[in-house]
Parts: sequence; C-alpha cells; structure tokens
Amino acid sequence: MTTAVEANADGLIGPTHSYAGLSPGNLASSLNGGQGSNPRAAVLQGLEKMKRLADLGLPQFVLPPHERPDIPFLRSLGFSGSDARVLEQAWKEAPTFAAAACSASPMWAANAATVTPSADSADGRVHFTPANLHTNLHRSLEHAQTKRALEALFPDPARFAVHDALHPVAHLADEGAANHVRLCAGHGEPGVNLLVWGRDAFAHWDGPWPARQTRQASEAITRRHGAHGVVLAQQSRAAIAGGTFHNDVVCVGALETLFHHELAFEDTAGTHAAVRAAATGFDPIFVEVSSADLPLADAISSYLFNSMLVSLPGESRLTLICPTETRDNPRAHAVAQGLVASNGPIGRVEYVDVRQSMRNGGGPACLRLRVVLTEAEIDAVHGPMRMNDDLFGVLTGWATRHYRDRLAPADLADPALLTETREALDSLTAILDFGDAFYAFQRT
Ligand code: SUG
Repeated sequence: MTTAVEANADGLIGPTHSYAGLSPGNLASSLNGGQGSNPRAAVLQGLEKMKRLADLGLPQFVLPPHERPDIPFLRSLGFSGSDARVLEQAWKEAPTFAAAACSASPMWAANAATVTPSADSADGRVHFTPANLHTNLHRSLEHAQTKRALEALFPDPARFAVHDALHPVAHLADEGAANHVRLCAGHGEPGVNLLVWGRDAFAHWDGPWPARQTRQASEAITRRHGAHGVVLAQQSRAAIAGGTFHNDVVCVGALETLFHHELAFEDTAGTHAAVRAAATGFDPIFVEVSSADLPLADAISSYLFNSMLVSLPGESRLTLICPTETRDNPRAHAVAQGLVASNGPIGRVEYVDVRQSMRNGGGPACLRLRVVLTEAEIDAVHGPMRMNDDLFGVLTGWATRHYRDRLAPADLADPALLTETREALDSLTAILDFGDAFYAFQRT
C-alpha cells in the first residue's frame, strides 16, 4: 500500500481583486457587484489561510495570479495601440469585456482543474485537466495560463500529466474540482471519484441560472485520465435554482466521509448507493444535513459546506475549516457544533477569515485545489511554490509593497494599475523561480 497525503494548492489572490457582478447564479457575486474591494486584505487573508494549513502539517502550494487586465484578450477583440490605449478604449466601447478582462477570478483554484491521483489513474501518473470554465466569460479566459501554472508546479511528465482543457464549447462546459469529491480509506489507496454534473449537454436546460457542468464534460475527463472508481451524480436542480453554482457549495468529502446538504443531489439515495457500490475496502459515511436544520439559503450564505474537510497528522477524526461566516450564522454554527458533539467523523471545526473572497462567492474550499500526492510525487514538485515560513514572509512583504488597499470599480480602468500589476507579477516570477517568460507581458 502506498502512503499519500492530500496537499492543497491555493490561488494567490491577484492585485485586481474586485466585485464586478460577473457570475449570474452566484448570489454573493450579484449582491456585491459594484462595491469597492481591498486587494491587499484579500491576498493577505489568502496567505494566512495557506500558512494555517501548512502549520497544521499539510503540504501547501501557491498558484500564481494571472495577468490582469488581460490585454491580449482585449487585443483579440480588435482594440489596438499601446496597452494603456487598449484598456482605455475597451472600457469606453466594451465595458463588459473590459470588466471580464480585469477579474482576479483565477484565485478560486478549486476551479483550476480536475485531478486524478496516481492511485486512481490507469497509467499511475497524476492527471490534471484545466477547467475550460466555459459558462462565464471572465472565467473562460483562465485555462491556458492555468495549464502553464500547473506545468510549472508539476514539471515531471513521467509522474504528472497536465492535459489541455476540454474543447471550449457549451456541451463540454467544465468547472473542475469544485464538482469532484474523492472518498477513500487512505489517500494512497484506490478511491471513489464522485463527479457531480448540473445538466446533460443534449437536454434542454430551463433552470433560472446556468448549470455550469455538463455530464459529458465529467465523462470525458474521467475517460482521458483513465480514472477508476468513478460515480457520476446529478446535482439537484433545486440547489442550482437556490444559488448552488458549484456542488462544493453544498458538499465536501474526505477519506470515508461525505458531508452534504439534503438538497445537494437530484437522487440522494441513488447517489449514496452508487458510492457504496464503488467503494472497495471501506464503508462510506454519509453526514447529511436536513433543510429543517439548515435551510438551503443559510447553507449558501454561511458556506458551511464550502469548507475544507481535512485529515490532520496524528488525529483520528476530521477537521472542518469553515469561513467565519459559518460562525456568524446561528443555524450553521449550531450544525457545526452538533457535528463535533456527535462523536461522528468530524471532530473539530476551525474558522478562517476569507471575507474578501467570500463576498464574491469564494469560501475556503473554493480557494484551494486538492492534490493527493505520494512522497515521491511531492519530491518532484517545484519546490519554490511550497508554502513555508520563509515563503509566507516573502509573499506577505511582496503583497504589502505591491497591492492597493482600496479599489473602486472605476480604478480598474486606470493604466497605472496595469503597470503596478505587471511589476508585482514580474517580481513574483523571481520569487517563485519561474524564469522571465511566464506571463504574456514578459514574452513580448
Ligand atoms: O466562479 N466568483 C466565482 C466564485 C468561484 C467559487 N468557486 C467554487 N465554488 N469552487 C465564480 O462564480 C465572481 C467575480 C465577480 O463577480 O467579480 C466570481 O467569479
């Protein structure tokens, strides 16, 4: 039996972090659209969370922000001249595209890719498919740079396979690991890969909000990864209608435990049965929270389930790492306390402050990509991207130097922000040892 651990790779929040109301069906994004943001507080909150996980004994990696505003994208729309002029003209003539080009959305690394660990893949490598994020314009700009970042972090093709995103078309709309939960007896043992899809690519979709993941995308990913232990389940239509734009808003799992809201799946009994049937060497434990105990609206506003469920070294029960919004919601807090008191699989609940991200619908679970790695695989990862006390200190100083502590929506059009962002990213590539051709602006 191989031993392995569940590492996390978090998206470092970028200097253009803002609230632009870009994601219909994500209630926090719509509610806070147009408000001012604090990119410096945002990145520091993200860094604190990464440090906390590293201190708890789990390998933690950093994924770099993308280049924003995305000038190459705006040029592809026909804007020309200097970069400053491209930005100015785009904001004047096509403000929706300009706003999309400025979003710091790559911070939500749960949407970076779907990952199949080596214990579950046909060729014994760890497989990654960057998500095409086809449903939202601003997010569809991410996958090529995400692939570059994953190749930087996982450079050895003998151990890691970083695929292209699926063909970017509505039939294959894919949102990555936000709709994937892996259950297992131990991280290094074969697992059950539960993939949750929102709509069938060839059926009419008439929900009030987009269903972002197609069944066909999930199938294609597991096929190209040669993934074993696959269970496909339909996300409940009611959950999507209520604002569950990804399954990870109402469901999280770790080891044998699947923790979810009553309304997570269209067919809960069928999903449980299929997970049980696919599990080899363990009995899955389902911890289901009823709508009576926690109405869906509270589950979404408190983000109880958008938490990190982790197995910490030396602890027999799991720890749930929730956003402070969970503690602030009396019903969600009562459920969290009940879990700990119950003698069930979750023995501890901790809280982290990621308020800046939360206001765009991104909780602790959204900010991280889980990657199960063996010791040998960890040794093959690009070391400078691993969080430790030194990197935490360096990145905290870097963010404090380069990030604004206030950003109004109109500031996104400021050409000085473009210059500041590039300076920050240029210095980041030196810190993370990427060479000087990682970003498009460095290659031109
Ligand atoms: O895709 N919000 C992101 C939040 C992603 C959360 N991820 C997971 N649940 N895994 C989204 O909706 C809002 C950007 C804005 O409106 O400015 C945004 O993209």
